[in-house]
Amino acid sequence: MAAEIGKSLRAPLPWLPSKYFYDDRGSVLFEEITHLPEYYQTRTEEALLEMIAEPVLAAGRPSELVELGSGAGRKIRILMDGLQKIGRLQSCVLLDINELFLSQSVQRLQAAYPHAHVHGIQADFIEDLERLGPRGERLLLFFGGTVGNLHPHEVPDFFRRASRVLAAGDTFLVGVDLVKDRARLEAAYNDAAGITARFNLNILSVLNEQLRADFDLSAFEHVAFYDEENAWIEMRLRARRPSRIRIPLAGLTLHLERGKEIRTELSCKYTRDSFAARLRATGLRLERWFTDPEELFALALLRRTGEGRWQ
Ligand code: SAH
Ligand code: AVI
Repeated sequence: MAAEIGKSLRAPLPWLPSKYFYDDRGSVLFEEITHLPEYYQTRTEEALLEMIAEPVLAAGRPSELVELGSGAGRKIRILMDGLQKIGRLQSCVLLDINELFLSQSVQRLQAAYPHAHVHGIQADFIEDLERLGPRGERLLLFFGGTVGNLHPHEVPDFFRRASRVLAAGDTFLVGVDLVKDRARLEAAYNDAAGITARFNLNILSVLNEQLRADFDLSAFEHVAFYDEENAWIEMRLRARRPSRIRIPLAGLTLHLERGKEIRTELSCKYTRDSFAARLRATGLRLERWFTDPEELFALALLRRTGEGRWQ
């Protein structure tokens, strides 16, 4: 972490990897975000998932569900219920970077589905996917639009790695937030209650705690805007006044002028075409594209192509 942060904060536009949002406090704040009136993503994806669970399960005929970035682990229940109904639910794996949310979600799911084998892997879904090991009859899940938090250039490589934990014919369901009007998008990241601002600022507390940094949170303000050219929401933290921040464990002292910004998150918005373009030469193909009636959010059903392990 120290080396990673040392490098990212030395860049011309200093930035922080968004996985560091999710300490226990940040994970609770994200849960609060999912209930905000402006944050349409979670309720839209859940309603869509209820509608398409049956065809998705029929397409892959899985006996194992694996969710990446599982958080509170609620959405997966819709598919567990569907699998249980047809007598095919054998195992369920949650993979997340936050240990507390992971262990609580595993416990809750194990209690609710006592006949399934439920287990958690605390890992990074970019670095550590191979820890899932091989298995057929697997349905991989990546909800929430979290794929949008990867830079578009990182996405093909992520899909290539994901395809390697699937057998030929296995399926992968990915939640994708869609390009839409600026006002709607910007409202979702600038909520009236200020929860997203707290979520954004919390990343500085994570650095204070884990790298013994001395960020004064009151010296920064939350910024979120839609960059139409790149089709992404960008979250930043802007210095309200000139600041000197010491980050001893990263061997760094940061001097920020008033108005200087640190990028903390990209949240990319896709169309069907721009998403499909990210799948080229990954070993995955887009089989179905489901959207809600307002076309706010999509669930993309991907299938692992070819025979044997994809190279
Ligand atoms: N899937 C849930 C949660 C989305 S929030 C939903 O749809 O509501 C993003 C989740 O991904 C959080 O639980 C966070 O802890 C996890 N996460 C973020 N970056 C990660 C990474 N690099 N590796 C593993 N988990 C990560
Ligand atoms: C987890 N991820 C998809 C959220 C998003 O919308 O990009 C994280 C988030 N950031 C601000 N609000 C929510």
